[in-house]
Amino acid sequence: MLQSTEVSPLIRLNTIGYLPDSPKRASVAGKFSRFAVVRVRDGKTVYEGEAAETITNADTDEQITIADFSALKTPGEYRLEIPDIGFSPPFRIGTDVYDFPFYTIMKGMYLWRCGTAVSGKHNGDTFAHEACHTEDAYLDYVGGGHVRRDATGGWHDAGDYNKYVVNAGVTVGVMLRAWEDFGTRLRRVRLDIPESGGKLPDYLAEIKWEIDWLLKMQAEDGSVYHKISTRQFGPFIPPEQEKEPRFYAGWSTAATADFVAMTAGFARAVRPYDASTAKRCLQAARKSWEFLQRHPEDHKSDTRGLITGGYQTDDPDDRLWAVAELWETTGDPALLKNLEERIRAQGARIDHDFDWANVRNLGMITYLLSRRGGKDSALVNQVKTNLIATAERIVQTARSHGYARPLGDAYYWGCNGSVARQAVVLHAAYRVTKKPEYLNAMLDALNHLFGRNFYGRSFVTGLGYQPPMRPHDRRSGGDKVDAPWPGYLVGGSHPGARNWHDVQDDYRTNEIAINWNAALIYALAAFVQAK
Ligand code: 9MR
Ligand code: 9MR
Ligand code: ZN
Repeated sequence: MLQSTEVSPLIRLNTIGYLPDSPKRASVAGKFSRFAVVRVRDGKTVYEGEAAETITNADTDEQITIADFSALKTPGEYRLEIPDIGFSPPFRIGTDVYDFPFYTIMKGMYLWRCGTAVSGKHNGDTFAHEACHTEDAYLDYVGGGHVRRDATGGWHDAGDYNKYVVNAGVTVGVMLRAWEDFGTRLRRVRLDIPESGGKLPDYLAEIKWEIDWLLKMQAEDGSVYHKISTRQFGPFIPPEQEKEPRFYAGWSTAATADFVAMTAGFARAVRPYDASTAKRCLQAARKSWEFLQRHPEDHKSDTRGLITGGYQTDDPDDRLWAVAELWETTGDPALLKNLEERIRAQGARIDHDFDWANVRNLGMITYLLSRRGGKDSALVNQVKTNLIATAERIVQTARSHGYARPLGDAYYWGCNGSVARQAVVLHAAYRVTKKPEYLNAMLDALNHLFGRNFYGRSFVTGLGYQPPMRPHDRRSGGDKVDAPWPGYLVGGSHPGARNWHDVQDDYRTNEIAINWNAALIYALAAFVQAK
C-alpha cells in the first residue's frame, strides 16, 4: 500500500484506543472503498474492511464515511491505512486503555489543589507549584470588614484560581455519582496523592480535599457563601505569586442547596471508612437544609465588586438535588415527601444534557436508583420512562452524527464537558435496562473527546494525539515548562463545530474547568479496569 506512514488529518478516531469487545469506528472525511488495519510494531496488515455508510454531517459541513473495524479484538497497537488518504494516528486495543487516562485526569484534580504545594510528573516533565492563596479569604464584601476567615483549600475552578461553590456542586456531584456506580473498582485505584495509603480510598481522599474547603464556606446561620475570589481575573502567573486579596461573595440559595447535596452525599460515601467525617458532613448538610427551609425564596449572591465567574443560577433544581441526597443518606420519610413533591412540580424530567446551572438529573437519578422503600411507584415509573426516553434520544443523536457525538450539533461554552456528562444519564438507563447501546454511546463520548472529531485531535492535555498545547490555564501559561499541565479537558468548539482554537487567549473554547474534568472522570470510571 502506501510508502510513508504520514498521518492523514482526514482519518479521525479515538487516539487513546478501544476496548477489545467494543465497537470500533473511525470517521473519514474523504472517499474510499477499502481500508486496512496495520500493526505498528511490524507494519503487518491484521484486518481489512470496506467502507461502511456515508453520513452528511451538517455541523462540520462534511461527508463522513465510516471505517468499522469492530471485529478486530486482538490487543495491540495499530493504525488505519487507507489507499490515497493515508494513515491514522496510532491507537491501542486493550482492556486497560482507559486506566492511564483515568489516572492522569484524576491527577489533574490533585494538581488543581489550592492552599498547598503540589507536584506531579508526566511525560518526563514535572508540574509543580508552592502553597498558594494561604490567606483565603476576607469578609469585606459580606459585611465582616477587612477581617480574615479561613477558607483555604479546595480546587481552583478552572484556568483561573478562584473557587466557586455552585461549580463545585456539579463537579463533586458527578464524581460521587461515579463512586456510587463504579465504587467497587474505583476503591482499588491508586492515585499517588499525599493521602495514598491512608484510611480513605484515594478517589474519596481527592474529593475530601474539596469537601474540607466547602465546609469552611458555610456561615454560622447555615447559609453558604457563593464564592471566593479576587476582585478581577488575575494575570497568568503561578498561583503562589498571586498576592491580590481574595474575598467571600455573598450567600446564595443555589450554593447552599448544592452544599447540602455534596455534604450529604459525601457523608454516605465516606461513612464506611471515616465515621467522624461522615457525621460532620451530615450535621453540616442538615444545618444548611434547615436554613433553606427558612428561606424559600430564590436568593442570588450579591457579587458586586467581585467581577469574576458568576455561576448564578435558579435554585429549584439545586433544592431538589439537595433533598434527594439528604433523604438517601438519612431515610427520613418527611424528606422523601418533600423530594417527591419537587419531582412532580418539575415534571419528573430527565434533561437531555446538563451542567453547573442544572443539577436536577443528579437528584432524579439518586431518587430512581435508591433502594430505600416508601417511594411512590407511579412516580418512579414516570421517572424511569423519562430516563429511558432521554437515553434513547442521546443514542439516536450519536447515531446520526458523523462523529457519533452524543450531544449532536449543540455547541456552547464547555460543551466538551457535556459530551462526557451524557455518560451519567446513559449509565443510569443502562442500570435500569441493561441495554448495551447505552454503554456504547458512553464510549462514543470518549471516542469523540479523544480524537473522533473534526480536528482529529485529543481534547485532553497530555493524552492522545496532538492534544491541546495552549490551554487557557494560568499555571500552564505562567510556568517554565513547555508542555501544558496534564490531564485537563478543554471546553471545546463553539458557537459552531469548527470554532475551537488551541490558543491561550481563547478562554471561550480552550479553558479547562473542574466540572468538565469531573464529567470525563465519570465516563472513564465506567471503563477503568483497576487491576
Ligand atoms: O481568564 C478568564 C477566564 O478564566 C474566564 O473563564 C473568562 C470568562 O469569565 O474570563 C477570563 O478573563 C478575561 C476577561 O473576562 C476579559 N478580559 C480578558 C481576560 C482573559 O485574561
Ligand atoms: O462554564 C461557564 C460557562 O457555562 C459560562 O457560559 C461562562 C461565562 O459565564 O463561564 C464558564 O465558567 C467559567 C467561570 O465563569 C470562571 N472560571 C472559568 C469557567 C470556565 O470557563
Ligand atoms: Zn490557590
